Amino acid sequence: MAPTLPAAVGFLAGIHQDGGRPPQRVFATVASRALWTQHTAGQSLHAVLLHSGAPDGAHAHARDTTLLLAGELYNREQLLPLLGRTPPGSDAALVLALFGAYDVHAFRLLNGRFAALLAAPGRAVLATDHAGSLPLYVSAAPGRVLAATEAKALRAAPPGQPLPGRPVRRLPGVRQVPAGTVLDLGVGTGRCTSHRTWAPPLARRVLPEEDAVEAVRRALDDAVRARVGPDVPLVVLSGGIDSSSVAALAAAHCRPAPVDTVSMGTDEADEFPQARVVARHLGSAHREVTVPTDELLRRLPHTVWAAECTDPDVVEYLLPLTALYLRLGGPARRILTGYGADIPLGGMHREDRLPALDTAVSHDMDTYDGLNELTPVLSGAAGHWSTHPYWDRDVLDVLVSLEAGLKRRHGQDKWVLRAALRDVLPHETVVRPKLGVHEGSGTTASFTRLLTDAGVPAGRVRHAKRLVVQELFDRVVIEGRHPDDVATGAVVEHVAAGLVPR
Ligand code: IOT
Ligand code: MG
Repeated sequence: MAPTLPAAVGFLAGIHQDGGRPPQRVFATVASRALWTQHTAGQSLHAVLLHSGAPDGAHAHARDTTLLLAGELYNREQLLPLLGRTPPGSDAALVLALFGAYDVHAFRLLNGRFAALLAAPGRAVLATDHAGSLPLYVSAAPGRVLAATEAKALRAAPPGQPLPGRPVRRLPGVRQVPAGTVLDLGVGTGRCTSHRTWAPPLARRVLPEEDAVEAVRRALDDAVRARVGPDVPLVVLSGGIDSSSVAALAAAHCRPAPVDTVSMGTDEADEFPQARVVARHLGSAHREVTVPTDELLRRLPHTVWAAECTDPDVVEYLLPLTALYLRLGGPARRILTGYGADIPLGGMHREDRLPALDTAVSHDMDTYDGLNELTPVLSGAAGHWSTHPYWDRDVLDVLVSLEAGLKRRHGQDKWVLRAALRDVLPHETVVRPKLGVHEGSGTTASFTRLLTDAGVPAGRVRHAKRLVVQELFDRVVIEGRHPDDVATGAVVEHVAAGLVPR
């Protein structure tokens, strides 16, 4: 029986030509750790794998080549026939076998949620999935390559050479490997070639309503099926169309067992009644978790620590989910979310004009990289594994490319998704307008109030939120402090005191 979680959920690895030392180990992800060292052809590989009991499934070896894989693949069945012999058991073995046949182009074949490192004599290959949904960071200099799925694990890396990729705030030698990218590094020379393996579609497809609706339903159903895992998964359910659709499709795949759903709210706001309607309709085993607002705000440092994100809007989306994950308790779960549907569908966009909608979609598809909003570390900090069907590679290809008039139609946002799921959800859920998690939980309002109570003028709240998030990042990622030891209130006071009056 396949385990509920992927074989590994993260790693830190160092490749050295001078022996090197095992790198320091600091992660937000809670998991068992397997350490191992390997010497081949004048090169050593030190690795720490974050795993959930079966780390052997996360590395594969063939002759002088070793592959580490954190995360999982969702298109194994498509890939296996390419190899035409005894099917490799683990995802890592499958990727290594494909690499043997296609070299770096193997990564163009994969639909998954993963970060990979391949070590061959004189060569280090680093790869992210199409969405960069499992962040991967690198620091390199001639003779050594360090890579990790959390930037904080590289904070003490010696200065590195310039590399392609996104710079990381106050970590000058570290780069984040871009989404859908393979970096092919010469370990001795430090030379680096970058290959893009996926890009969001730029063209828009004109389809009859029924064809679009059917394509969305099929792609999403496949994505959910590939993600439910061997046990009943847990769906984080707001009662909005995105998460309710995932819950409905997951429920169908789990039957006759009921799917598990959970909703979070605060003492100030919740969407419990709307989520209950869906839970009752699906017969899910449903739970409600109320997080007091002061606890929610205390989780700001944990959110920044896990997501390593400095965008204040994104941190507001992630904060309620982080607080929920930390409250779940119990054994490690596989969690499905509706996160990310609004990006390809323009769901956050609340007006009827189609050019503005497609401008928003195009902008968001150009700028998601590096925000880390899909990172599994958010739930990983509580020992769980999360995955997002809307950011499945094939779902995204369909959703992004639909012409804007299918996304906003008959006065409804995300029309095509609503139409695709209307037979499995209550009518009131199908027509319920969008409410963001940051709104439904009162997160934006309570973070704002925290700042205005500290003396921040209303007109400077946005700026102050950015400064708070940056300062939290510096404390927990750059300085390496544990978020339990960083008080949100103290950081807010500090930012408020430092704001120059205008
Ligand atoms: P929203 O879509 O409300 O929530 C994201 C997911 O979090 C939901 O699908 C659901 O699985 C879970 N969730 C939300 N509220 C609750 C709740 N009360 N209890 C349990 N689970 C819940 C922001 C947003 O509106 O979240 N995310 C957008 C947009 C991202 C913008 N990023 C960008 N432009 N790069 C999204 O697309 O999901
Ligand atoms: Mg959503």
